[in-house]
Amino acid sequence: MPEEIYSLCFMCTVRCPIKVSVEKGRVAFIEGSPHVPDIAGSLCPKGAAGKALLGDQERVQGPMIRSGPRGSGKWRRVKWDEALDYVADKLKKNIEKHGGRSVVLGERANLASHVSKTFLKAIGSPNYFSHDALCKGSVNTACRSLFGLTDGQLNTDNKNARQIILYGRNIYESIALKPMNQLNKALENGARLTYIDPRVSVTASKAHRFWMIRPKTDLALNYALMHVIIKENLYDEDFVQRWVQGFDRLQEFVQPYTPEWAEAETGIMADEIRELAREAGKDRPRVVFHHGYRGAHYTNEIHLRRSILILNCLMGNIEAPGGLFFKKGPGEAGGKPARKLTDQELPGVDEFRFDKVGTPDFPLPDPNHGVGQMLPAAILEEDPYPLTSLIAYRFDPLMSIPDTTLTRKALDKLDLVVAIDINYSDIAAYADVILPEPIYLERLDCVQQANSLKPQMFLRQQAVKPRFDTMSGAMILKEIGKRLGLGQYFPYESMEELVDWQLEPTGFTREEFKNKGFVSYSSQQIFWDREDGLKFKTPSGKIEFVSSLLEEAGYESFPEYTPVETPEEADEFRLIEGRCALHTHVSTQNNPYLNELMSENVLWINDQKGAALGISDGQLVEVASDQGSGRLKSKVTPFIHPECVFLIHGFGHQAQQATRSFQKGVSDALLQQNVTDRVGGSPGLHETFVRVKPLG
Ligand SMILES: Nc1nc2c(c(=O)[nH]1)N[C@H]1C(S)=C(S)[C@@H](COP(=O)(O)OP(=O)(O)OC[C@H]3O[C@@H](n4cnc5c(=O)[nH]c(N)nc54)[C@H](O)[C@@H]3O)O[C@H]1N2
Ligand SMILES: Nc1nc2c(c(=O)[nH]1)N[C@H]1C(S)=C(S)[C@@H](COP(=O)(O)OP(=O)(O)OC[C@H]3O[C@@H](n4cnc5c(=O)[nH]c(N)nc54)[C@H](O)[C@@H]3O)O[C@H]1N2
Ligand code: SF4
Ligand SMILES: [Mo]
Repeated sequence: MPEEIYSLCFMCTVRCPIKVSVEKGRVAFIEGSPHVPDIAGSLCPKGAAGKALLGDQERVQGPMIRSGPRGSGKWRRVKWDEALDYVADKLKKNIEKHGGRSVVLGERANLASHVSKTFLKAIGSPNYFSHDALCKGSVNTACRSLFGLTDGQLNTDNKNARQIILYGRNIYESIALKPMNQLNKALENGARLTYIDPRVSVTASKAHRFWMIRPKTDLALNYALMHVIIKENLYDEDFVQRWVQGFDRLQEFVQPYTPEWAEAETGIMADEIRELAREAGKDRPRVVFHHGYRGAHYTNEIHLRRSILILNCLMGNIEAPGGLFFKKGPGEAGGKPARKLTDQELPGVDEFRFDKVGTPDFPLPDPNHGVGQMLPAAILEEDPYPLTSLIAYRFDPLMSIPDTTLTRKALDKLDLVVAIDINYSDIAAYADVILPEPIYLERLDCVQQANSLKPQMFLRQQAVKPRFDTMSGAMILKEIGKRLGLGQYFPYESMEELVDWQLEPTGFTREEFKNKGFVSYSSQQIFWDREDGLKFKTPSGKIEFVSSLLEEAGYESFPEYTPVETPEEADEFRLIEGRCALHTHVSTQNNPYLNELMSENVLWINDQKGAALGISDGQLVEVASDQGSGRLKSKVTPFIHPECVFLIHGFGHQAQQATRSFQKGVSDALLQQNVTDRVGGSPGLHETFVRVKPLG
């Protein structure tokens, strides 16, 4: 009989609950957890490829110190003590000379983020950043501007919805299993799906209504939807009266934005806009206008995300089944959350952040996450002060921050670059030291507090022993901390001890996770009382259409619509990008299974545009921007708007040790300019114009 280990997938950071069958110390099979409703055995292709990652000889097999110039691929395999001493010595010198603030740690937020934050506080640095701004910083700010709560606290009840409207939320390719399966159930029960994208994605093919919108014009569409919903009295008047501040100003503001006006801007027929508004008005409150997962598209993203959330509020769907809900923590179920290292008494850090978040210069992005894409400029300009050291933990700044050439130039200026990784990612290959972690199947991780309608806690339990000479991130940071004389902030000697310490106040033990991988705080769904019990954290305690957060910082709640710029030349296009079901961002392209299924990306280009430029399907093309250029095959298709071209993100790796992905396809980050929504915090990843020409 195989042993069954319940754990959490980590082929991407969605962290779906899994069951791992282990025979004679080897992983035989991975499937979605049968014990979690709406997962019930399902797994995405990347999750299934976890076995190939486990067996991959091209993973980093032990600690490495660079022995040639940066990026030369010359390494010395060392013992852990030597690698940790090396990093600690360098940090010590840099901290003595330039202060703790000269050290930055950037990561994809993960279960050990509380350890990373503790490490930085202990050394006196304010410079923690997560991937958040690069993924959805403006969604976060939009949520705080309306509800006083973050997007991390908000979710959608897809399963019970009657109408679901997705703005480029390509849920059938950019996968999170649970909400995707919940959407399937809603569709089986007769819900209607509207999908809006300049490109026909897999999700478009499953929608009842698909709008090939002109890129960047979703805000115009939403102003027109609001116009119709308010003019035709399709909104929930009682809810708005009770809970909304600033409705009158919105009503006045959207008056000029008619569906006919929006048709000219977006390319979507005025009558169809009216039709959606009426259908939603009929089905409310069981309507979800999805606020988006990645919201890092345009430099005015904050207002698009606010407009989507406002449409939901007009539907009166907040805390209603089939609408939007806020996640409930253990406290609301009478329980206690797991302890975090950051709950300890830690040194206060009284310094500006490198990205100036929280200062009048950049007041609104969430300081808990920072704005990662400001790093290259901060290093190069030494503004606000010199930076010396970067620890990149499960995050690749060379491929995940736009404008790779600029980022590399900035890294060149640092004294120390450390990568905590599992692969020869581009950042690992460019680092001075690589500190490898065991992969998710080989390690126990910190507790996952899963807040939801029913709060739960999950545990990533070790399925098999580590194959290589690796160490968990939480142990790595502890070991470096200890060498800097800060051991007291890391009160554990093993991951087991850390998890037990975290669980202590909750009353649950590690043993209780063995059978299913999770424990529940409540058997009932917890909704707030919509009459009197909605707990918004805005100054007014209401949903602020007119936002005190924005207006006190000097920004408008409803800025006038600015028409979108069109490409000027026949060979010029807006570059847009996204994900595919077979790969995770920048980290799976070298996976033996997934690489076999898809080893490079192609450039989608509209068929009429392709014909005019002499580009045939499958032909090699050059794509160039002011930032960089690359060569790849074309996909000539009627299924994309003529103003844009499209790439799958994450290809074009430059790390030669990862032989399967080395220089296959083109990296979007190489082409993109590093520009930011200065209100919300996201980068405008779709603001770059490129030129395309046929080759050969
Ligand atoms: N140009 C451009 N930039 C983008 C995006 C884009 O579309 N285009 N998308 C943005 C979005 S939405 C996001 S969420 C971010 C994601 O940005 P990243 O977090 O940088 O991307 P990932 O591919 O998730 O993972 C990065 C690294 O994690 C490593 N890794 C994987 N598993 C483990 C592990 O168990 N331990 C450790 N230590 N390392 C591990 C991988 O090898 C890889 O080097 O990028 C953002 N940046
Ligand atoms: N397989 C897989 N699944 C993933 C991930 C992964 O890497 N791989 N990553 C996870 C993460 S971290 C994230 S953030 C999510 C991202 O999930 P999504 O937010 O669904 O994002 P993307 O895949 O980036 O898709 C962006 C879509 O927006 C479209 N688009 C571009 N410009 C516009 C526009 O102006 N208007 C509209 N309406 N659409 C536009 C693009 O054509 C593309 O189809 O996916 C998650 N799930
Ligand atoms: S979406 Fe796929 S890769 Fe991501 S955690 Fe879930 S199963 Fe794993
Ligand atoms: Mo993301």
